[in-house]
Amino acid sequence: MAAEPGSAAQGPPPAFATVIPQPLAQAPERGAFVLEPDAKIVVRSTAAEATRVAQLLARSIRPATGYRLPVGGSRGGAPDGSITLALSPGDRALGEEGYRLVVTREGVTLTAARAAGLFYGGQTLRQLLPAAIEADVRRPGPWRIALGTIHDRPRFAWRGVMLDVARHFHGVREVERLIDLMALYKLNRLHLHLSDDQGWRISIRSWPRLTTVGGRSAVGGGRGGYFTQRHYSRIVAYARARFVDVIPEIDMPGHVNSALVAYPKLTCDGIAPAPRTDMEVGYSSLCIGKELTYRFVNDVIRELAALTPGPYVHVGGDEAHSTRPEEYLAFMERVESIVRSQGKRMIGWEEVARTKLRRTSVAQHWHDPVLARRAVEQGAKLVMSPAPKVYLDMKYTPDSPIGLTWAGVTSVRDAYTWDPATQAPGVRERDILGVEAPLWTETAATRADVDYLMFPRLLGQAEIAWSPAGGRTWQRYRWRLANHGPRLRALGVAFYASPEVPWR
Ligand code: TNX
Repeated sequence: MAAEPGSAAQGPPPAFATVIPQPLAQAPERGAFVLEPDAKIVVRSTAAEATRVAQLLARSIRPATGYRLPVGGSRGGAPDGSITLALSPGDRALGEEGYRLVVTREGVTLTAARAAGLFYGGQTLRQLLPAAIEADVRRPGPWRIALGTIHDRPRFAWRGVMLDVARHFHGVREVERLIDLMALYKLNRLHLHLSDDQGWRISIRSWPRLTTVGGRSAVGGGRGGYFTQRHYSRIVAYARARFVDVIPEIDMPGHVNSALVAYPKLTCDGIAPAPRTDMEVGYSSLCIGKELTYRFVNDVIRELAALTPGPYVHVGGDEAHSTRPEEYLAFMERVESIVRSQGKRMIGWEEVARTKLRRTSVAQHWHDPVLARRAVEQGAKLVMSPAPKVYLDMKYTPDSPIGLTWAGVTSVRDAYTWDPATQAPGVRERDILGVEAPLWTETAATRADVDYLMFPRLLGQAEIAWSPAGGRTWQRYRWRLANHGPRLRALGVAFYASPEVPWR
């Protein structure tokens, strides 16, 4: 009988060199460890978090192997053939997120100072197993892992993705899937752009019409949608378990047409604007002189802060072309103190650097190096999102079926060949929290659209955020990326198979 397609036994295990993002240091050896059906996952720590990480690891490799992979303590030592996770809180060299991975014929040992490091070591381990490990049904082995040692820790603490759920709504299941994909590539900040002219996507209990009315529209006249606070909390918890912080953004004082449609009393003349489903920007504004505006902002930020365990709330601040400049300054300064009064730190698009910023606030660079510099001169930190390099909504080539081109066309190579520390004169590495890749969704209505624009460019951003700049070249990266084609396919990711990459 002919073998079923795809049922052939796995070839040699992936080389250490194919891991994305590239680890800090690696010493591969000849030979392989074989994961056997009776393998155990042993946790050498009493911390509940370490056991939780071990369970997530087991869950990620059970479906394809069909092995039981029981998770347990280390009484009596780890039997041969085990995967051991050890927490070693005193091990300073590993940092908050680093890990050491040692693979011998007898077993695999992951050591980290914190649970996050164990989690990232687990992601590396997944990538060292054949791509079929990502299948959600049982596949034939053998499940080999190349021998050697990896020592790894990130360059930047902020390794982000932004998803615009306002222009087109993308629901809980899609966001959770994105979190899974982010985690595999060691990304740890998910910025959700929750409101814009075309739709408001997070329920605010004190202003219910924001979603019941403002949530009903989308670019191109789609039907919109929104997260209830329960749904949103589910996303936050799912992310947190995978060491991802969710940063909520409500854009203001511009990009607010959907809010004004829902509550015309927020406009200066009290007249409701028409709902908007086109792609224009810069035409709407909150009414800066009205006291009600600040009650609204305070209510929204209070409810968002209560849903947010992380330190940051994003307040937008971009493209406020219909707000007078001096009013913009007064407004943003007041918003910053509202965010602070809710116990959070403000992050805003780079335009917020025009105002007097606190040192605890963060500006997100997207366009103007002068504003980036102005933020750091005030002692604030930066998240780097230079549009021509990291905007995932730019087309790959002029012929890409979806995407925009205002910042240029961004090939997979363009998206990879840049460095955060050389984007703006006067901005040094220590001013930078990290990198974030935004996906604006004017042209991304479906999950397949999101996949196409995000992948494979997101893997390059993950590497820029995690790996030292020194060891990176496009020539080597394109070869390493090619090895991720089968893995992304096994994960069901409809990526753009760019001809720049020698896909396997
Ligand atoms: C600019 S960059 C925007 C968004 C658009 C995006 C499209 C920035 C802070 N604002 O409103 O969706 O371009 O690429």
